[in-house]
Amino acid sequence: MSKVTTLNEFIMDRQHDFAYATGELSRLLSDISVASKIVTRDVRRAGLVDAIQGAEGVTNIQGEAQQKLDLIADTQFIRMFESGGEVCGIASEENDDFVAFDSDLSKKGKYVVLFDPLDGSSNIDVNVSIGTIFSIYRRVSKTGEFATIEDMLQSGAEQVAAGYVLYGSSTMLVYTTGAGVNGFTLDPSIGEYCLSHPDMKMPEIGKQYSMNEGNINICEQGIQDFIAHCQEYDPATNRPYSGRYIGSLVADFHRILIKGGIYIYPDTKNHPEGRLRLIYECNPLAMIAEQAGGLATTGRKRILDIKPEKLHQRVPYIIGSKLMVERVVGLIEKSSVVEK
Ligand code: AFP
Repeated sequence: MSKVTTLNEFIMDRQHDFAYATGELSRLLSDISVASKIVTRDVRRAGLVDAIQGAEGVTNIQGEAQQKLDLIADTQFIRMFESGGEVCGIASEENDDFVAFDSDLSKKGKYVVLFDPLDGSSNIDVNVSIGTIFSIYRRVSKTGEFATIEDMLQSGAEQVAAGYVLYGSSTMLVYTTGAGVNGFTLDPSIGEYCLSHPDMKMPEIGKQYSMNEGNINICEQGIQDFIAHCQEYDPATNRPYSGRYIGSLVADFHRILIKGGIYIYPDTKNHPEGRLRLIYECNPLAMIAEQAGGLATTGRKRILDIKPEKLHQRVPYIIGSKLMVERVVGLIEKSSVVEK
């Protein structure tokens, strides 16, 4: 039997991959894994415990009903970041403004973390997979002082690490520090994440597309043309592409990372800027996609090149297999020329 590599062993082995490695990023990744185990426990109990299931009765800054588990997960991660000492501040989907930690220890922290504690949470009550998405940056403000908004609004290309945790039929943690993508599955019997998907590569092309097709008539022509292309009969495979849409970004992305395919959430009449949030949904998955050989774009611009202007900024989002993303971008360009 081959030896199992735990996440902590792997993180320690790979520490030399990071520029300026001092062990702090390793500890931070390890803290994230611990918080995610606590959240896993809460997610697994959600159907049982009325007290932690269902809508909290408040709305977050984006006007979405916050589920109780969102808040529990948000609190778990923030506590972990605040006590760890590596992080000087955070921004999350559940907080209107960013949080600058005020202890002397935290003020010395080199990193900020931007995260969505429970993405896809509107799926909790129907038992569909949900996830945590995180993005780590080195601070640009002075060490020893409070974190600033400039720390939070860095372009995705500056990320030093990014990852997600998928609370699915098993819990998986997938992350990158810019030297490839690795996936770990939580073995509940020992409470450890074990390396299950080393050096993940996204296939260059897939046979699945993922989009809320309810929006097809209120999005731009290039996207409509691409979806029409996916629905054409393909003599090579004897069928059209398959439509797969969970409505839980982490779960949809995870499938595409493994099997290939494309996820599209364009700007629409009701979401003129797009629906997904740049800094804690789109950027981290874009870094993972690129590290695995895929692409992520608005249709006109590489996601990682966008300089965020505000915390909860939304963008149109196209992510997935290289050849498929290139094809949509081509169709968008073509239809834009025709419109002019
Ligand atoms: P929630 O976290 O509010 O459920 O939003 C989920 C999400 O950001 C992303 O995970 C989904 O892919 C997308 O929204 C679903 O949006 P639609 O319901 O408009 O398809």
